[in-house]
Amino acid sequence: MNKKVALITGVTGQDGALLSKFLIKKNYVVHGIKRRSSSFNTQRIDDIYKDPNFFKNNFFLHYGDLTDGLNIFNLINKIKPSEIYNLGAQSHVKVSFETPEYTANSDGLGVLRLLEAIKSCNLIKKTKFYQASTSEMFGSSPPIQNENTRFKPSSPYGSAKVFGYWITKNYRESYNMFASNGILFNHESHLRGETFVTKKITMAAANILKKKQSKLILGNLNAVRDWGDARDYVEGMWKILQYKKPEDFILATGKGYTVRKFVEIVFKKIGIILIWKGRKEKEKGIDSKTGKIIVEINPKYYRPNEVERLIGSNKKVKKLLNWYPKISLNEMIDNMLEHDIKNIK
Ligand code: NAP
Ligand code: F7E
Repeated sequence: MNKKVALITGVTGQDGALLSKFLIKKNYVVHGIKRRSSSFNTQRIDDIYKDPNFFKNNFFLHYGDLTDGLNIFNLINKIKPSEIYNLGAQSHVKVSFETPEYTANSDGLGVLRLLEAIKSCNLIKKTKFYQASTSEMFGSSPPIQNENTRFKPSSPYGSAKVFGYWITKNYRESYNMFASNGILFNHESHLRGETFVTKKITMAAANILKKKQSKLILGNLNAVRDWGDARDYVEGMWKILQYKKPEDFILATGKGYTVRKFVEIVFKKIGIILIWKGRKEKEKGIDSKTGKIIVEINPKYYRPNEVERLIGSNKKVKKLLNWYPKISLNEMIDNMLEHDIKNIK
């Protein structure tokens, strides 16, 4: 039987690594696009080659970049994948304010380059396309956000992703392409990048527990996010492409927590009960037992424009794809903390 062939952009990222493993278990051949970098950037996927249960000549890496149209065309023409998962992106919201043009190029135009390559290579009937859209597209639209909520992006990242969303829909409607958007709310795991807030908090807690760090410095504690576990979300991506027709789906847990609450939960797990004193930049999170300052604020972590509250409705995806989050916030944090504690050198 012919195996399905998937092409993943952003294979070296959190979702790319988890999706690769998920698809290999489902008997796919997986091709991933990685960027050239001056030092190794494949740590998240190196174990695929080492584990014989995963790697049976079914995982291939290619150099590439979403800003390079010719490279994208040549890879798609050569691989002729049955499914493309476009996960590659400059994915950090704060960084997008500092690199807006690059973010628009990779996260916005990059999507167009992939769709146009599918069309030019005559693969419209063969290749299904998944676009990694995001809750950041909703920006200042208040929760609960669903598939019909108006996009009001508040960053160059969110704006570039809105272009990616619409161009995916345009190609679906204009050329009858199987092209779907997954509008994913925040999802985390032990593989999360170290500058995202959840990973920054679990790593700091692990370091403080092992006396390698004394304080955690954060930005806005009042933002509300709907955090799910990335292992659930990569299964959702796959389910979106297995649906009988191309459509757009939100993946979310439906529950929102402030950054402050997330900090409290994590520190409680290492035996520190935090009490908060002061206001705004002067606010401190203090260990209720020892009186030591554990959390401080530095405005350098504020964004020029903040997305205050994101909480998603998963009604549509539950009903049509029977997808729902199986891993709780508690289990997700336990998994991240356990990993970070184990990895302290
Ligand atoms: P991530 O860990 O930051 O991974 C991003 C991946 O994209 C990395 O492999 C990165 O390569 C690659 N990349 C960056 N710029 C590229 C370019 N110009 N050309 C090709 N590849 C490029 O992100 P993630 O959390 O796995 O997220 C996956 C996708 O879902 C992203 O598109 C993100 O915007 C979107 N998303 C994420 C979330 C979330 O909560 N995680 C929610 C909604 C949507 P390097 O390893 O070389 O940097
Ligand atoms: O910030 C606040 C910050 O950077 C979450 C990306 O995967 O999810 C992610 O974007 C919140 C924000 O994620 C710090 O202001 C406070 O309100 O972890 P984050 P994000 O911006 O929500 C969406 C869905 C994506 O699509 C993106 O690709 O936490 N916050 N203090 C902080 N954030 C960071 N990074 N660092 C702090 O010190």
